[in-house]
Amino acid sequence: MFEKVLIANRGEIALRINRACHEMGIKTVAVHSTADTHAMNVRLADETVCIGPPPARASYLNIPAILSAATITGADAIHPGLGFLAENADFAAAVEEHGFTFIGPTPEHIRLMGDKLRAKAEAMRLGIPVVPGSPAAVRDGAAAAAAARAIGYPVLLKAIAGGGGRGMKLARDAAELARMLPLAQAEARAAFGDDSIYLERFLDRPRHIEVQLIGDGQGGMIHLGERDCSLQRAHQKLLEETPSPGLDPPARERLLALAVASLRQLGYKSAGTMEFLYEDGEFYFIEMNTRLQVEHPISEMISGVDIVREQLRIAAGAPLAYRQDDIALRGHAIECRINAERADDFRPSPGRVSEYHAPGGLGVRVDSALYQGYEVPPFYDSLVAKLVVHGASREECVMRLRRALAEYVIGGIETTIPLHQRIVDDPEFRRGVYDIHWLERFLARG
Ligand code: MV4
Repeated sequence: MFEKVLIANRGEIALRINRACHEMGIKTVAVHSTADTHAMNVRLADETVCIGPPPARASYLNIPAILSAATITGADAIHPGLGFLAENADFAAAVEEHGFTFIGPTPEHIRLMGDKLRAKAEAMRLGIPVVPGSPAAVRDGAAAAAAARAIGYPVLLKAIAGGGGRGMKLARDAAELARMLPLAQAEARAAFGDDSIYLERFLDRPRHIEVQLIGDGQGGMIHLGERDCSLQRAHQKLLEETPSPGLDPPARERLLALAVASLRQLGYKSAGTMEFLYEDGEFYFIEMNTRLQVEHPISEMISGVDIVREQLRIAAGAPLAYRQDDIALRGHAIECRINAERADDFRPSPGRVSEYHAPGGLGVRVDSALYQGYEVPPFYDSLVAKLVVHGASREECVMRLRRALAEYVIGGIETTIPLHQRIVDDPEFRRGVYDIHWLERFLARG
């Protein structure tokens, strides 16, 4: 096992990884920007290295600074966390070239899944249903029109180098397609440095269901069930739950078996997530995330598997500690993402946390780097805490979540706690009847 791991991230996820390392007797190195000197993950690490000024480009995305920090501290391995460099294949390769272990998938698998069209082609080859779409980039209006005629309107324009919904455009007819293609290309070039666009048939009202997988690259592959991530706004997830209230047992079994079998064939190593849209009883693969995800704790809560621990063990060359039969998925879990955001318009609400009291009790987990007196910096993502609740049934879980939200005190900044309180009291949410458009409608009704 590693003696020392450098954590190339910040906030709650850096703290999450620090915890897993310490539970395994591994020493940690926190790298941080000048804005994060007083962060909880920095306080709790064994060693710290300041790697630059607040802008992520100069610190958390600064590959030479991170590799230098690993060298001077004598780290064995680097965990990229999520966001920042987690899905940067060049970073993963550079880490290995400098003699450190990258705690994640191979650069080849990161690169494969980062190309959304290659990922789809690979899924098709593995026998996974995908949304009907163009098999290659549509470079001009004529190619796009021809592809759209074959697919059928409405179509979505997506960036091949994209993912997560950024820069997607909807076209209901040929005229709209002609107008949208140059816009989509310009946005893709600006956001991803690559203007390649592909088309897909637009699904109207799907649920967003993803499968948590862990492979050891030695033939071992397990799933930890699915997560329903349909409740999101502007492509930011707000609340996730497992199991999905929208799946019956046969559909779930079909999805999980398919996902596990295909990633095993791929020889995938480390934690990963396959994303699907689910509509009218059919699953369609859309993309794969080759990283630890924000919402991983709900899968841990129902399975008892520590996903970060498995990532560390597998990166060190160990086989998975579990076979599928060892894992019983028990009960129900929900995560509420608590963001430092204004209630009215979701604008960031950084500042000093004047009061802090986290909920507790049976089945309640809080992943957060907040503490009383902490100053939430304005430079980064506004996620400041994840409230994760487990119950024997969905009903028990929801009631426990209500009481935990009522206990949570975060003073001095605005947070999404009041919004979560409204959601969990909504009759439709209570019945589990929602799709990817539900939250926008809920917010519009006020
Ligand atoms: C789609 C879609 C409908 N049809 N693809 C957005 C995030 C990215 N991962 C894929 N996304 C979508 N792809 C087809 N063919 C609708 C969405 C989508 C969405 C997906 C998941 C969760 C929330 C969403 C909100 C709007 C659109």
